[in-house]
Amino acid sequence: MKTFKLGNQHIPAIGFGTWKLTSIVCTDSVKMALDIGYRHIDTADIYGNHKEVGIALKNSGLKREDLFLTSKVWYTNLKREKVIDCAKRNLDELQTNYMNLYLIHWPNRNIDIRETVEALEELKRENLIMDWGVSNFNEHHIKDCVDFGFKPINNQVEFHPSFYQRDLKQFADDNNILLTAYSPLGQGYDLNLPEIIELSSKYGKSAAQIILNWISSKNIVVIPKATIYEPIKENFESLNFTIEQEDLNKIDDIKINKRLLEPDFSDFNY
Ligand code: 1BO
Repeated sequence: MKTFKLGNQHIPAIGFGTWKLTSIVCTDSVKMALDIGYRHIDTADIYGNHKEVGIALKNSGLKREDLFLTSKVWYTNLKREKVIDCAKRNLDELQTNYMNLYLIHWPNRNIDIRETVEALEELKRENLIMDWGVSNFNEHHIKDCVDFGFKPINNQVEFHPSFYQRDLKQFADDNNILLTAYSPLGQGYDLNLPEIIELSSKYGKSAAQIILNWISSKNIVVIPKATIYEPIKENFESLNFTIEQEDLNKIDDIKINKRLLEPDFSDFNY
């Protein structure tokens, strides 16, 4: 399985995303993914599905050390006590005693990030999390961290052909930060881009496989989500072939730059 180095760990290059998955659909989809071979599951406190993910992990019969588990603390819970309480509750819900990666889900300028990071470091010292990172951080948010003397090892952001965050990727590379792409298929929209359809037919691969392969070729983790066996399996097999550089460039050159997720509280462009 393709992995990327992440601090002292190795993170599987493809994970199973669970945003918007709830109830039995969540448990069944995660269990299907684990049966197919996924070993990296991505969730978050705000998704409200930790218990369902935990049941699937337990029912899979897999050893904890064979799994990579990421979760996230929501932006309103970034004060020290809340981070600690949230992480401990998340562990109970997931029926596990550690998370491989715990992310600050969204920056919050009203809470001093140093306080949040101290709490995360405390969780790390207690072996409740193996490492921490961030999500939805732009360059300016990360520069603030660096000014305070610390740097996240992972930044999970929206990234897909019609939202190719080229500058953020360059900044991440320059600072040795691994990116993870959420909504890698552009919530389905990018599957219909003409460049993707053309390459899908050229390589005999699905549109989703072309996109996931393109993202992975940039050394970015992908966390697609699906609820049906075939697409879950197809996504998992998306990294098993090579797209020629000139074809990868065609996707790079797509001229759309459209962010899909921009809630009221985000300050991407302050
Ligand atoms: C609101 C959640 C976005 C993706 O993690």
